[in-house]
Amino acid sequence: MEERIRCKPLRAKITDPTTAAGFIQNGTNLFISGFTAGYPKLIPQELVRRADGGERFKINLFAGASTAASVDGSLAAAGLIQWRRPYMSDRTMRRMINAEQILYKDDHLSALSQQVRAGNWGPVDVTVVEAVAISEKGQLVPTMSVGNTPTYVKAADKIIVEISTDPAELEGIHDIFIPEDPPYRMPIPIYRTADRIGKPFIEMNPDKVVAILLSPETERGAVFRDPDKISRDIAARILDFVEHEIRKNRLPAGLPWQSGVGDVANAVLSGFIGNDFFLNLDIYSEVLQDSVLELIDIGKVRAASGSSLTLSQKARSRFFDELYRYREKVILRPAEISNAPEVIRRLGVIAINTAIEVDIYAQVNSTHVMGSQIMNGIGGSGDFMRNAALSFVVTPSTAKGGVISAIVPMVSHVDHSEHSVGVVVTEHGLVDTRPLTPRQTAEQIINKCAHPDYREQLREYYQRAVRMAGGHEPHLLKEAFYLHQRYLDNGDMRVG
Ligand code: 0RQ
Repeated sequence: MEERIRCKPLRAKITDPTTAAGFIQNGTNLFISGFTAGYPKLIPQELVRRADGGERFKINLFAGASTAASVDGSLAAAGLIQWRRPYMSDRTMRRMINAEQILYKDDHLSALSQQVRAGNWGPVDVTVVEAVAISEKGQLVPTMSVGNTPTYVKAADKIIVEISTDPAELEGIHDIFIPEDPPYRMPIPIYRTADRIGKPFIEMNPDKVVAILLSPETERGAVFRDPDKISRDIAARILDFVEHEIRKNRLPAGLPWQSGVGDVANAVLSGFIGNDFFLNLDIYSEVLQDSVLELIDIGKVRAASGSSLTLSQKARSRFFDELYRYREKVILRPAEISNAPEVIRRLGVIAINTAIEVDIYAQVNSTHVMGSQIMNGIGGSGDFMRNAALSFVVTPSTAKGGVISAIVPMVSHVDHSEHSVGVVVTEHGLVDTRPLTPRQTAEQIINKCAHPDYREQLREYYQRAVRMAGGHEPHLLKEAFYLHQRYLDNGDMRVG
């Protein structure tokens, strides 16, 4: 404990979860660490215990991004959440958001910390942070994510720290830098993925600490499926395309990669493993997953930068056992730096993000099923897609066992416009939209990316739209959603 809490006066703040959670009451704005990993464990459990005991209260919950079923799911199910921001991906919470039982709005993750510092999200009543250590001067060493924690700690009225049993050797992996806010913002001085520009800890005013908990809880670890054939096909097309562009001198070699969450993302990174063309990879992303460790193991990674390391149980053990080795390559940054549009554009990131549906003109819906039901949120996808040197949007060509086409005449909700999209990829094909007019894009997306079962219907729609509406991007407004409508007529649109 002495090594973990090196600031002696703070040792007097060690207490139990019931006392600590007493600072959280009805209406509290609760800001927590956590960005798929590194979320607090004891305080959420204690809040649920209070709700189970009959206490009626609601909190407004702000995290870095998604957390886990033990936080978002349990707090939602206990009826404790009034507001939740930003990105979440929990099934129970999603159902309650879609039923308007929880208020929710997602935001570009790069933009949040600045808004919190500006006071746009209301007072930061209580911040709960998971940390591996507190330094002599009261600075915090976070666990497996950074997210918005530096700003939540800076802006907090009261701070509760959960000291985790994760190895203290995580100290040194983080690079914490809070930029000045406009009009005093200077360039963020990252010129290469590996550049470190900040401190290895989060500055904290020890006077604001009201409680410290010693947490025995460990993280469960993420569950990843092995990439299926569709994901592997999409990944292979992307690697083949980028290699081709580099060989033709249309793209410089060595640009860093960002790969969104999920199967395709993992498949792309796994695709590098047996590939002889791509060596010395830089990864400038948001969430780093198991595949990054595998690439480090085979000596393919120059640097991997993200806001969190979300690992399966097996990969976590390996990572902790050989932290000294992985720490050389991995940098964990605040989300406003990992996702900074300025840095993504300067480095020339190659971005790969997943869509729910893409339309024939390459507009992208990545958040709302059938235009109405939220799935997760936009997360960092907009930060990367809009600012990448080359932006891939990927999706299997159909969803729900083939009964709905993911290539549609018009998306039912727009997250990313055609102007943020470079290349559209499904398991059937790839279209580089950059040199194409909207009409050429439509023809190619229908012919190459759509599932063969839907090509004829899409073609008919497009050709009728050309004849009847004409114009630069022909659409028939009454018919644009006929594929969606047919699915709704036959199915159940609820998600979760
Ligand atoms: O629903 O689980 O109920 O079956 O959507 O779809 O195929 O499991 O794919 O897990 O990769 O998620 C876009 C949601 C894809 C995700 C999205 C249904 C489908 C299933 C999930 P079920 P899959 P994934 C930041 C990266 C936005 C944020 C982001 C996401 C469920 O990738 O949230 O990019 N992205 N962050 O059945 C009806 C369709 C559908 C559909 C899928 N057309 N119609 N349902 N589904 N397509 C950057 C980083 O660096 C991390």
